Amino acid sequence: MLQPRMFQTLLQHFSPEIQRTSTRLLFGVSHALRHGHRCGLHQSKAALQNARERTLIAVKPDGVQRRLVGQIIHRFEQRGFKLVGLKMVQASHGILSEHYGELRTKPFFHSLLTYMSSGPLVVMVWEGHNVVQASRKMVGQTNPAEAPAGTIRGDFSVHVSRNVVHASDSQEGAQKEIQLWFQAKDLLDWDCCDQIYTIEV
Ligand code: DAT
Ligand code: MG
Repeated sequence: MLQPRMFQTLLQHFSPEIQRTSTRLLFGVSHALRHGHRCGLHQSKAALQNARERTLIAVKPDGVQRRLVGQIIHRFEQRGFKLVGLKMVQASHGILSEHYGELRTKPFFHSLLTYMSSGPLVVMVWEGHNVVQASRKMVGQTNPAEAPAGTIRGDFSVHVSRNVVHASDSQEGAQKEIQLWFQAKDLLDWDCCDQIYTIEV
């Protein structure tokens, strides 16, 4: 086991930035150990439940074709959410009809399905405090013309039929969509070790 003193001695050989980062890391780990929790396990039950809210985000075929996957993932990571599931799929009309079932009677339904099945989607489950509402705000209005700059649709799209990304619109909707696109075994429960610094414990 590497002792703290040896670790500090070793660090002197690295750049100041690496020294600062490593010292912060060392402090964080020892703080977690001293306070007897594994990434915030002593949080109240309600806080923990809120922190485990999940939503379905999908980069649509236009977003994948335009190589926007990385930038979209970056925004959710940057905000402080945790990725718990991710896959690339070529979606069938069957799953898309179920996903967009509420829009079945809309005149654009058929073209929506054709477009959504025209190329790969990157489907993800993100977890975190208030993630459903927060991600709707990050994504912006359905029609990119109304989506403010700073939102994903406001920054990357111009037309309602090519609005780059999907986000569940309610907690109930998110649960249904997650079950539609993912098997429970493909969603990972993992401890994100900055959790005690992103929500109140
Ligand atoms: P959102 O994706 O913001 O939840 P929605 O659920 O009302 O919006 O619609 C699903 C998708 O259908 C939307 O992202 C793009 C497409 N769509 C909605 N309204 C449309 C319209 N008037 N013309 C063409 N496509 C439309
Ligand atoms: Mg919707």
